[in-house]
Amino acid sequence: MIAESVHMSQETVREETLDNIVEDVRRDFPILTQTINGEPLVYLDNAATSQKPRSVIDRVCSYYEEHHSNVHRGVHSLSQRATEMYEAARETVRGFIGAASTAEIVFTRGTTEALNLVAQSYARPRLGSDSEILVTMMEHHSNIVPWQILSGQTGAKVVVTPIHEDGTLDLDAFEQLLGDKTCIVAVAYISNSLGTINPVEHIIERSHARDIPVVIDGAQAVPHMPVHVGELDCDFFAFSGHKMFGPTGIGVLYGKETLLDAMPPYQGGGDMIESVSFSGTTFNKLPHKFEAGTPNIAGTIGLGAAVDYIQNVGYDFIQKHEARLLTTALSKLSELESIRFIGQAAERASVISFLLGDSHPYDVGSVLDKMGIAVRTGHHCTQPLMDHYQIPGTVRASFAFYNTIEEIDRLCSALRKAASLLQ
Ligand code: C6P
Repeated sequence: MIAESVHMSQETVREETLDNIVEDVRRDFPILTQTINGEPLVYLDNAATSQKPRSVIDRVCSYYEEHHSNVHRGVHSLSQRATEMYEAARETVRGFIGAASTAEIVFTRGTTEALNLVAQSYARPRLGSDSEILVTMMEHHSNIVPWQILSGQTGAKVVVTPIHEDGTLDLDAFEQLLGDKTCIVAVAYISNSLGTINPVEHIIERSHARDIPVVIDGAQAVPHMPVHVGELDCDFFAFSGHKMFGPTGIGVLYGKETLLDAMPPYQGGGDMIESVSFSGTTFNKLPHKFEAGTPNIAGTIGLGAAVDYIQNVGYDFIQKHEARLLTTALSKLSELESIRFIGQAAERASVISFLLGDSHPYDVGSVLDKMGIAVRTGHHCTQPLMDHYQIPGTVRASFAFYNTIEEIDRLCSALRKAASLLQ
């Protein structure tokens, strides 16, 4: 499995060992060895979803082969075993993000469901027609549309923090927009389209100074950097398993226990109740109050394996190697004559959005695919951001710690070819 050299977790990783470690970790990802259109796969669509290491795949398989049963329901041994595995994954996730208690870890289908849960269960009962929800121009649709739905239900207004041309938040404008009417601030930690790392500590501090709660969309943060919700002091934090090397269909909503406790359930059904009668129902304790119905048991257990994997590889290596990938890619891509970068924040994750001359991003993406290179093209579920830049979309190369410098060279030469074909 994970090679010996990788088990240096929090130790300092020396520059010259990075390439060796990458070689080792790549062996953990079976999908990376295949060819696409006759060329070795170069997977640069990690912001959409990341690939899965063998340890995650094996944990999900072994759950189905040896332990599968429903959770929190049976006295029989299998059910108890499945319940133990499910709850062990919750504890793993709790430790991973530095939450105080497993009561604060709610399993959802993903970031999208987690944000909808906050909008409907936390915000809806508290908002009125004169309330405001403060978001930013660079939000993913998952952190816009739930608030627009809420706006339709309550009359509350969605207010948008503008950005500077380089793709950083206009913090002066944020400060001005944060007002007496603001009931909640909802902001991405890292923009999926621009790679910008937002100063969420500052945003939380300024919002809390006015007693305004903050929900962080952490979908693009957890694959790249350590997150400690206790230190951040955010009120809610949402993320998805599939972007952090875990299964699809599983995600997490962290919420402060006092807030979650005071919130009504999001959905009704099995497991979220204490007792049901036709004269009324009482609800289960946290976090089960928010997990109606049979959950994604295999996905949750797989998410636990993904956390174990990340912790074994270590953020020290992940951050060093990804910083090197980003700098190298930016420098080599800059040599392309017709390239225009969208978003150039100094603080950014390994995500690069660009346009190639006046070629449509889809055409560029299709040419790259012919050469075995997977990038995402289009609006990346950030249409308001694309409108802001007055572009239909971008080509987006997003890196994970298993990408290599050689793959950046392949991307650059494929883009040269694309430019000569399309322009
Ligand atoms: N972004 C991308 O290609 P879900 O689909 O619920 O797992 O995650 C939604 C989501 C929310 N916030 C941010 C910042 C995101 O990047 C995403 C997912 C993918 O950029 C798919 S659209």
